[in-house]
Amino acid sequence: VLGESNAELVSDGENLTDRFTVSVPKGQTLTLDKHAAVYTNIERVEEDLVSVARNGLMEAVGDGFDALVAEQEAFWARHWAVGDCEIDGCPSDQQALRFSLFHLRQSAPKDGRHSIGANGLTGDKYCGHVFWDTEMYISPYLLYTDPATVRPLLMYRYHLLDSARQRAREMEGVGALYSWNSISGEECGVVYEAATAEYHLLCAIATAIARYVRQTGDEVFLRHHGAEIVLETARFFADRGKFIPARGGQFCINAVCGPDEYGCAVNNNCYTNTMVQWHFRLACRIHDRLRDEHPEMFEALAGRIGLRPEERETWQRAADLMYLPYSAELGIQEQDDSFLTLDPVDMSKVPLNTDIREHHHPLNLWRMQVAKQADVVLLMFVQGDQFSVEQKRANYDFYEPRTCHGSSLSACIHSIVASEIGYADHAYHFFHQSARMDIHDFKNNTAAGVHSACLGGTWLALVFGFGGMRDHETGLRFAPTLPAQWTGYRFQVLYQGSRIGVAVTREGATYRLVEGPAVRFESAGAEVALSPEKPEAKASLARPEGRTE
Ligand code: IFM
Repeated sequence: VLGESNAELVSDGENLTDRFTVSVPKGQTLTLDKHAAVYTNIERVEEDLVSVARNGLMEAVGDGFDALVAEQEAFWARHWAVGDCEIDGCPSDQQALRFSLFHLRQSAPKDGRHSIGANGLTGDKYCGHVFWDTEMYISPYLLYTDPATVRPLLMYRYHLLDSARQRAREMEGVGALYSWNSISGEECGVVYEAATAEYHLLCAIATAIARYVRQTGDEVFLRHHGAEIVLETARFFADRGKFIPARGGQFCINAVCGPDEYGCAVNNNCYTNTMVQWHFRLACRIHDRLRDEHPEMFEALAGRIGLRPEERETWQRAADLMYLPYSAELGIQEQDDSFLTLDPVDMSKVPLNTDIREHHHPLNLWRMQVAKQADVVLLMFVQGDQFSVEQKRANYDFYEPRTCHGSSLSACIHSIVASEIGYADHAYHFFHQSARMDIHDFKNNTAAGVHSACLGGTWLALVFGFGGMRDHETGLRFAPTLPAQWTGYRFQVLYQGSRIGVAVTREGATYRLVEGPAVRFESAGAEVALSPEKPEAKASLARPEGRTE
């Protein structure tokens, strides 16, 4: 109906607007079908972009609106068949959860040249930049529902490996240092020194690689791409940290920024050091396997990156001698070398759920004993097999009251750890906050984009929190609990090729093998075995020992 003659393209310098003038006879309906094609010079040669986009557009116009809708419907039907989660007894939690899962899936690119920005596809608060959010908070949902969607995210990091090497050199380091917030590799952090110092991003990437390979068995990815990322980033850490005589020769990493971004350049952030210890051990394992099982590939890689045999020995020694700050007096992990010496703060005067960097000069903030987001508490989750429930509880009891949850990444992790240590009221409170973050515009900034990490964290809080799932190297476990506010919930996870349906009610948990080979795991301490012949099993709910309020 609308030819070019009656369309006008108007620009105000920032926005392009198509203005159509058309007369519609009274009582008739005008339908406007808008087709758009998006290509970037990341995956196409710049000179070809206009013609490629025009061709893509004409193809879409040729297919027609109905065919495009049908394609979308089929895509989403496939996705919901594996990725849906259901909550009984609270429609608004169900709505918020599905809202999260929709955004997570629609943000996942498929070409290995892009990743998921901190605001997904919805806004420009973080200018499209990619953070650790992708590997730590978002990719688990994709991995445990539709693992093929994770490989492109890892390939994105592989394609940036040269920029990461260059960034390490710019920082007078060796190996590879990925930029904390970036699209195409260069560091774009506004608080540039803190952003650069969030070295733990490298461990998040290694975690995502290890998890992906364990889940999918995609050893080809590991050999051709993953190994190089893990070894190059281990080299960065081996050079950045030092065996410090004043600490009895232990391996220390000074001037870092941990997950708690209020501590901008602290020494020995416990989360970072523990993750780097794990990272070194992973690098040694990958190094040895490649050397022993694929010697030609190993030689080629070592030759290409100039890896010397003594580097592997340094990783091993640094892991064994890693300095992990601990307060015997308080029986807790020390967040870093200085956190416990900072000025205690009256938290009733600190606005919760707000980034208080906006209220305090950095020199005042750095003196305050207040954390922005889960830091030691995150460690209790990510490296949870290294800590007892008592240690987790002691750390939670100390750090949660000193955390202002200024980041949207905080609530979900507190919900997960609270579930594990039996703090059911906290677990639901933080789940609720995480789930409603955007749908209720809890932080008053959703107009600038959804909080993608928080959306992923909401799924984590359901599955790893209430469901109590853990997938450490020792095997799969569940410890299901049911919040008082619900009557039941259901989700599916794909575990090494077996798709397991989990349904929890007040009466207990039911596990079902939806597809794939027989699988064994633990549920609240009892062994569960599912097979195609005996696909269903029942188990009791976990009764974590916590406080009653
Ligand atoms: O990556 C996060 C960070 O942990 C807290 N501030 C916001 C970033 C982007 O979501």
